[in-house]
Amino acid sequence: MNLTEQDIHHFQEQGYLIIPDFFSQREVKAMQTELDRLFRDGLLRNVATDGDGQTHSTTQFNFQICPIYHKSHFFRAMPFDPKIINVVTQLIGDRIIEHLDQIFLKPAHTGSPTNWHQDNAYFKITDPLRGTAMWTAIHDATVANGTLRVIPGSHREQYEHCRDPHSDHHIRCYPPEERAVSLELPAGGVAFFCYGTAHATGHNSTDKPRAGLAIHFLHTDYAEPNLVEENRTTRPYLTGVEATGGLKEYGVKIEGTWDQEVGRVLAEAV
Ligand SMILES: O=C(O)CCC(=O)C(=O)O
Repeated sequence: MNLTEQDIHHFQEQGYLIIPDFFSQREVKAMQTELDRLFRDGLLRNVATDGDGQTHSTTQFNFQICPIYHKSHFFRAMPFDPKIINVVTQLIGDRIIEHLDQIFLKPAHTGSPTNWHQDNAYFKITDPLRGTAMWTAIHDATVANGTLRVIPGSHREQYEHCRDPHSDHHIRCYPPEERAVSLELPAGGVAFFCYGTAHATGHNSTDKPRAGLAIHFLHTDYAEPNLVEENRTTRPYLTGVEATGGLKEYGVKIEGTWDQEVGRVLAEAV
């Protein structure tokens, strides 16, 4: 997929870019199936708290799994998908690593927000345009079910962050919300937003669950050793001279297995 000059300009100027029809229906079905398995296996945990940043809520639920790669061969294969690498390298440059992977699942009626933050408040890279999240709508993402919101142009601003009292580990900021735009996406649609873009998701007040998968990609020139977050042992090189298709990091070749993983997950579900 070749991005247009306008697409790249939009990412650089506004800090984000949406591609509504990025994944096929087959891929979406496999993502939903694998997420159901991870949830059934108890691998997502509720990070929502009662306003003290500690006491887990029994009425509000923001289920998170992070990282995913060591719990799912399917999601481990996804960042090696050539169509993802192709777009990411057009956005942030041609030598990239996978930096982070996580899913947030908001159950029907009780799904709670992930509050405003800039990823660069965690990662602190010197040029916030050289890292990007790819946020994938695993289900249709609408204003009613709390889809992703971003503040266009906020990657040029730095907001003060403090501990989010409604999460057991997140930080949050209070950006100018009047500038926010809601990114509604069909399942399989994606939003790329750079490390500086302030973003948030909202309550799910509908009668169906909604999940978003966020994979973060970073240009290797900006990958300091201390950017490996706790409980993550590896950040696979996806392109560049160090890239081995996952062999060095995982002991097996992952590159080229995405389509096969989609087929496997769908076949095991029937
Ligand atoms: O999906 C969500 O609720 C939030 C995603 C997010 O904030 C992130 O990936 O940084």
